Amino acid sequence: MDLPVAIVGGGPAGLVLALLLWRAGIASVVLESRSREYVERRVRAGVLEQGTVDLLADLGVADRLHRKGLVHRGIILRFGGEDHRIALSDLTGGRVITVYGQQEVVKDLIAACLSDRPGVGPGDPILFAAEVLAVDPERGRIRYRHGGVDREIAAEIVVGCDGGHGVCRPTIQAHLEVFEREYPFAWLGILARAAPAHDELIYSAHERGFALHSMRSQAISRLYLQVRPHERIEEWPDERIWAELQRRFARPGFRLNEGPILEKSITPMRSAVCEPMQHGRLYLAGDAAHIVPATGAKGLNLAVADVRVLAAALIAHFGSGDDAGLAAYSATCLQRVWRAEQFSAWMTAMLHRPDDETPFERRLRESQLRYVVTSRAAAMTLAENYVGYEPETRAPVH
Ligand code: RFL
Ligand code: PHB
Repeated sequence: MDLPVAIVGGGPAGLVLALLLWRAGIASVVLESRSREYVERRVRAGVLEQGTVDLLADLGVADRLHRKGLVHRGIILRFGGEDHRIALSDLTGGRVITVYGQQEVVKDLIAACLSDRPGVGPGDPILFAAEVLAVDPERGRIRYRHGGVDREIAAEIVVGCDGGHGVCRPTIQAHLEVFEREYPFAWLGILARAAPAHDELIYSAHERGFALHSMRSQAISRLYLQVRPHERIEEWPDERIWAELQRRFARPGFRLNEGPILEKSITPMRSAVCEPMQHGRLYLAGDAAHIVPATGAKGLNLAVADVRVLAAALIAHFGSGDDAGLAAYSATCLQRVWRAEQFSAWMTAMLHRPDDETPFERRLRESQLRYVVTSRAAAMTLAENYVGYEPETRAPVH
């Protein structure tokens, strides 16, 4: 074997895992198909749970996050022309979320990986522009293309952190059961040079469809619109996006600040979970193993939670030959994954308006929204899931 661990994919899952292993003296390499510039610019998630922030702080990569991240203690649900605040912190004994762009997390992780080279691995800790073409899950061999040349490495353990469109999951698909759901919605997301119109996130359930107001800084807004899954971004010139956003957030005394759109894209909403999250020497983590619709803001947090469990299991494996953690990896992660799937599906159903919604279904949805903002128990359910629920630490309450 060339290495103890090879990691396919340099997103949050792959980079956090590499750092956790290196800090424990375990050598690995990250093979990332894109360039460093590309992954550092890719705009995605923004909401970090406390557990994610704590892990990044433990890894020593949270200085900029603590300076630039925006700590939020509540979110707003807007419907029927009114705002209703879900007081996340008050409802969860003081827990908070931090709004900080995923690409900023990725930048911080790459800088840490490249600067404090732990010196336990041969060659570069991260290979950018190295596309993995095939993985042999039984022998741990990986074929990849780098600099126009096909190469091979072998590792005792291969970790597939290559996201929802990577090669690792399809390679072992025949050995897994995959649970999937497509939602009849997509999100059109924009990043705009415009001050956020409110200092908290606003989840707006409007009769024209869902819209979300988020931010990246005091000067940059991140906004989303529910659209149909097959709509093309070319159908959405900037003026149309702003007009639709203004309609869906309309409320007396409220207006979104508009500004140049820096990035826009459409992402279909879907759920997928594979069981187990492993076959042979190949372990899957993050989006490679599961996808959640973005309404619950859970994807990045799940990716980090997976690799935390996997790193502990690998440290026991390489340290003392104890394989109990590796054997339990999938079952441990899946508890949290399914909690996040249920929460994200519930938030999606409550906030989005399907084209074919019947009057009966509409009344149910309105009743659900009203219940969440008037019942402390229901608001608490939303809050404890939103800030991050850890089923693996919970026992039955009876
Ligand atoms: P990533 O980030 O997709 O990284 C996978 C990496 O693998 C590379 N790759 C390959 N490398 C080598 N060889 C191959 N053959 C390869 N194939 C792929 C890719 O280039 C990439 O760099 O997966 P990871 O690390 O599992 O991280 C998951 C998160 O990115 C994802 O779950 C979140 O972005 C989801 N998400 C959100 N999550 C949250 O926790 N909070 C949020 O607020 C939130 N909002 C969102 C989101 C995702 C969104 N989109 C665009 C899907 C909002 C949106 C709109
Ligand atoms: C974001 O800021 O990108 C964001 C916030 C909340 C979500 C999804 C995305 O539910």
